[in-house]
Amino acid sequence: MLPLPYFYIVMRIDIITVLPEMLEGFVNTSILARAQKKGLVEIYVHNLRDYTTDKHRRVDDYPFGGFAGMVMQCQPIDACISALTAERHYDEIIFTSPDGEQFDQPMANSLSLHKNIIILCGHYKGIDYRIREHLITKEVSIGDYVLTGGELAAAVMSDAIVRLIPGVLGDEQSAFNDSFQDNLLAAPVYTRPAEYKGWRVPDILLSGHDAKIKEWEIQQSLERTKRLRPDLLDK
Ligand code: 6GU
Repeated sequence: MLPLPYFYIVMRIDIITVLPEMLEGFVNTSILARAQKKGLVEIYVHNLRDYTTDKHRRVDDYPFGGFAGMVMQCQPIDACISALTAERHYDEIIFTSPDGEQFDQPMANSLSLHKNIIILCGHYKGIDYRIREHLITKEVSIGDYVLTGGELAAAVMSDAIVRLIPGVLGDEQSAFNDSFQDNLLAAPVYTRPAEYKGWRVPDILLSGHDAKIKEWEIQQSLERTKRLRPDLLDK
């Protein structure tokens, strides 16, 4: 592990959800747990129900206009966001929604440069639109399919963002070599043994010839991108 510089910025991610148990396991496991233990990021999961003034802890109500489904109310969301923004400045207050801007690697890169972000997980049919108009600064979707709630989207975004923070991955280089950082898919990788059930590792990788191996890796990257994701080559 590289030594941390004397002065570095700790990123803070606050996630607001009606299903905190869905996110707590995730943010306290694996790469996100390690990043927090190293002091590089702080992730807080807030239960929206803790902020309602309703005596039955309800956070949703029927929509005006007689539409189907339930809508998350302004009051608990405003109370939670206001409690957070009273303590510190937030660079973005993100709402997860299928109609948001599509999350991708460039968005993960720019979000990873922020100091503080809030991710509000959408649920049910939606949230009172006034929250989106007055409090939300960015709406993000993780793809063209509909999820039951924004929790998985918040988990996906947090993972993609946190692994980009310097010091989080063991090898400083590895985030830069990812598929998509250069709009190329990664080359195949292999480990020992060199032959398993007659399946052989490409000879070039056993040759010890670094320049030729590098050339093979680039050629494999290009070939796989052309074949599997030709759209990436147009970017
Ligand atoms: Cl961010 N939320 C929901 N509910 N569904 C989605 C999504 C988000 N992104 C893709 N589908």
